Amino acid sequence: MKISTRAVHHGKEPNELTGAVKPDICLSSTFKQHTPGDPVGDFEYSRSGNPTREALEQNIAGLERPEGADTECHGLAFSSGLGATTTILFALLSRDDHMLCSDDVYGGTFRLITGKDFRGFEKFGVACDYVDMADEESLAGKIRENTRLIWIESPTNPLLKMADIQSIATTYGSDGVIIAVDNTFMSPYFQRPLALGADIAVHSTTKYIGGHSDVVGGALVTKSRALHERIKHYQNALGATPAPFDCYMTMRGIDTLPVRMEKHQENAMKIAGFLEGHAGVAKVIYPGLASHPQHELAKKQMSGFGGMLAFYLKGGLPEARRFLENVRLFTLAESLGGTESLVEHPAIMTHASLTEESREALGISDTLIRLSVGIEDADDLIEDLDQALKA
Ligand code: P1T
Repeated sequence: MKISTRAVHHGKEPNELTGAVKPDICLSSTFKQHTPGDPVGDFEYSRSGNPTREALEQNIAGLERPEGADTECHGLAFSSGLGATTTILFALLSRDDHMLCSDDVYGGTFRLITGKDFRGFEKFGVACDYVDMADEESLAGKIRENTRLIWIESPTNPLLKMADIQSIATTYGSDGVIIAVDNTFMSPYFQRPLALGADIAVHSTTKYIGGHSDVVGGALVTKSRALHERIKHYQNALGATPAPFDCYMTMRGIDTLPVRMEKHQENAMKIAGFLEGHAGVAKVIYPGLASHPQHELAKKQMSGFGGMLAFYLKGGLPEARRFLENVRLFTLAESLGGTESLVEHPAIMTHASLTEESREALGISDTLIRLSVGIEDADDLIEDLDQALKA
């Protein structure tokens, strides 16, 4: 089946007892056993496993499964995207291990690994080198004997840099070096990391997968059952698991993922074109523009360009503030991937946990603006941006 069909049906079959067409929300935290160690059904305790969560895990696994593949994929759901990331890092890394990470990752991922205010995994003895994965050559010199994980975010947040996932997986992936791809920006609708050779696809389901800015969650999908079991053990041990209602909300969102992604992209493309021609804008970054330095890679490894774009305003922080205070239809807020259009200032908001020097080196400057383009009418969105740029 194609992804639009899997979004609606995979793991969401009608309940055989009641006929309910939509997944049940099973709130029970615990499950009866006939005799110790012999549960009545498949579940014992909802942190370890829950029917509603299982439906979501199967649904997301169905989305990330490479088309035409004959092997099942395995999904795990979490209480947030960072819950998923934390669990992967705990499952795969030990003291004195080394990992590589895209240099321009979501600020919270950076904070979790080595952030300035919270040293996260660094304080457990895990070393990390941040690499510009758009320049694959720079990876070669950074791989060490003790490298266990390559964490790719592609496209990156907020600068939309891409890594050639297939090439990196082929060159550097092995049983000892796991390739994980944060696929939040594209969603499985536009990019399938497992089909490109990655071992793990990771999501903040808070974004496009949930799609309505009303539920926080995370998920990951693996091809290998052994890797799945390893991380599942930590999912239970660490306990960053989602509530059944949140799982239901996320599944509800997934039904419309394909139609939403098409509209996000259509609108983003129009807005990127508008901004590129605007006198108040210094530079637009969108993978769908021919001016994006990795436009060819985007066309090769993604089936669309998504709804995220970034641009540099002319001027400085005062001009950026004026613009952000004057948008009316776009809402100034963190997060992304919802039906409504959002705008934010990465340097002050989502990427404040990076040092000023790191932000400067990456290009997360005071005039960088990030848009999460919603599914409203593109002309209305453009009119809003135009009046805020004029202000
Ligand atoms: O917020 P949470 O569900 O824990 O997801 C973290 C996360 C992981 N990966 C990427 C690429 C992300 O963008 C995020 C969260 N990002 C935002 C909140 C933001 O505004 O960029």
